Order: sequence, then C-alpha cells, then structure tokens
Amino acid sequence: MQRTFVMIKPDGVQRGLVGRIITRLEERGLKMVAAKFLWVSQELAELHYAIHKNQPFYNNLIKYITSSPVLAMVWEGPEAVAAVRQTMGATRPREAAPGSVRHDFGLDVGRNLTHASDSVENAEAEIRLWFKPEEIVSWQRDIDRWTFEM
Ligand code: IDP
Ligand code: MG
Repeated sequence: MQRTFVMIKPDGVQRGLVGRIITRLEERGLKMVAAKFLWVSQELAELHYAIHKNQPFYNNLIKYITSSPVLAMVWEGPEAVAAVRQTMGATRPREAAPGSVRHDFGLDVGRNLTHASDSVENAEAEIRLWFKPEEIVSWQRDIDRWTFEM
C-alpha cells in the first residue's frame, strides 16, 4: 500500500474543520497510520517548502504555515498519493472540483486548508521529514476486505 503525507494547515484547525477533513479521508477508505498536532517551527516550514523558495508567495506561505498549529498525518491506501490529492482538490480552491475539500471549504489559494504530497518520491521525503520511523503505526483494519478487493 502507498503512503502519503497530509497536513491540515492552520486555517483548517482554526476553522474547526479537522474532523470533517479527516472524515472524508476515512470515508474514502484511506487508513491513518500517523498523526501529530504541532506548531511548525520556522526551520521545519523552510525545509518542507524549500522547493518554493523562489516563489513570490514564499514568505507569506511560511508565515501562514507557522501562524498557528497544524495536524500532520500519514495516510495509507492504494495509490494514496493521487487519491488524497484528488480528495483535497486543486491548489486554487476556486478551481478545485466540487466535492473536494478545497472547493467545499475554501476560496483563497493562500488559505487552502490542506497539504498533500504530490508524488510518491515527495511523499517518502515528507514522511521522513515530519515523522520518526517509530511514529508510524502499522495496524490491520478489520473491515479492509470490504473496502479493498484482496
Ligand atoms: P499544493 O499545496 O496544491 O501542492 P503548491 O503549488 O505546491 O500547491 O503550493 C504550495 C502552497 O503554496 C499552496 O498549497 C498554497 O498554500 C501556496 N500557494 C501556491 N500558490 C500560491 C499563490 O499563487 N499565492 C499564494 N499562495 C500560494
Ligand atoms: Mg505542493
């Protein structure tokens, strides 16, 4: 099964949407294997968004992500990287598909509620950046034979 890194950003936490966003991933059949609630340090924010360092929105992005606590998670499932990106929707909420988190709960790209890894490679790197190996929980979910064809 594939794993992906997911974060509910400060706006999702402040607006009380944590439960509803997690519910969407659970209902889709994805399985949580790690989670922690934390205030992101400047250093972690800069490492996580290193790829965007030269973007005009970079400084605001770092301010946004360090402005209030976030919920960092790892989710597992078949093609989890693409599946979670789809559930979250396009980067710009006004362009995101109806039914996606970013469409249904947002309007502004600078307040787009969630992060999800965009490739298997980046998922592995982000999981390594945010979690120690022992913080990832391997567990069996008893209903999985009713969610996945095995
Ligand atoms: P993603 O989160 O959908 O992968 P990226 O292009 O990787 O989108 O951008 C990372 C984050 O940077 C976005 O989620 C959003 O918070 C912010 N961002 C991206 N583009 C803009 C912009 O044009 N203005 C303000 N913030 C932006
Ligand atoms: Mg991205």
